[in-house]
Amino acid sequence: EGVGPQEYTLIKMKLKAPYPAKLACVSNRTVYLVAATLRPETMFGQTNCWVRPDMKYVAIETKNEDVFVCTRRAARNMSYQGMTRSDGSLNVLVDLVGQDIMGVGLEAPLTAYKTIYTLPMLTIKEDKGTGVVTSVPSDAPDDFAALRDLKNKQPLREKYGISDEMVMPFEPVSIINVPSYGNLCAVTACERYKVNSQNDKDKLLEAKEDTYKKGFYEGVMLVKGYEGQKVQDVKKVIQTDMIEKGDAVLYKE
Ligand code: A2H
Repeated sequence: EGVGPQEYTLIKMKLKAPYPAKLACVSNRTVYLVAATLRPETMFGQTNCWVRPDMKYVAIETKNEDVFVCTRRAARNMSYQGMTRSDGSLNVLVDLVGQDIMGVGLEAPLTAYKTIYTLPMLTIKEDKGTGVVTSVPSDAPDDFAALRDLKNKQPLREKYGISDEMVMPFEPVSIINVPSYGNLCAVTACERYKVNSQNDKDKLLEAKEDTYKKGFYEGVMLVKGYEGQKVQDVKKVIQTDMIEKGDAVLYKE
């Protein structure tokens, strides 16, 4: 990776009641799954949240007594960055694995979908971000490929206890236009690079690099309130807006 630390926007995705069994002990608290993203301006297109079924997560107490779910590694970074209790200590409330929080309902900022669900993504890395990834299939090839896998493969849904209602109604949303790619950049990229599934590592890498650059340098917003504005010009504005509303926080690693 590059020099210096990477800055991410952590999107706070609020857990809806009823909480899953493993989180019953914090049922009186506000719980957020926190997802690290480089593209805060795409949050209008969130359709679900990704967690890795076999990966370890923790629920920790934040400064203001809310609960964040992320990897232990991310929790430690957060504590160094002053996001946990004032003495910098880490208060782990529960240890979890991804499957414990699979198929739970979330309320996420900016998306038009009232409730979105946690779904399995098998390629999430342990050593990046929070281990929780928000899904924007319109603009992220990884997200489109993984969501399409779940839609096409009933056994995959069944294996992780995902019902059809958590997957089928959720379609990529047109939020950014990229000339030569259209209004669903990631969908076009997956076609052009012939990505067949989330396991097409090399093709996905190419699709991702291409759309990431094009989205940033050539992307124009389609979303109401930002129509016609360049992604470059609104990225920071949208990020700051979410932070001020308490829907996001900055995080470095
Ligand atoms: B991005 P970088 Cl719309 N494992 O957010 C795998 N992927 C992870 C991750 C992990 N542990 N943590 C974060 N990510 C994803 C939005 C998005 C992203 C769009 C387009 C491109 C894109 C919606 N998903 O990323 O290695 C997150 O997905 C393309 C690079 O630090 C995060 O931003 O560059 C991005 O990868 C961070 O990856």
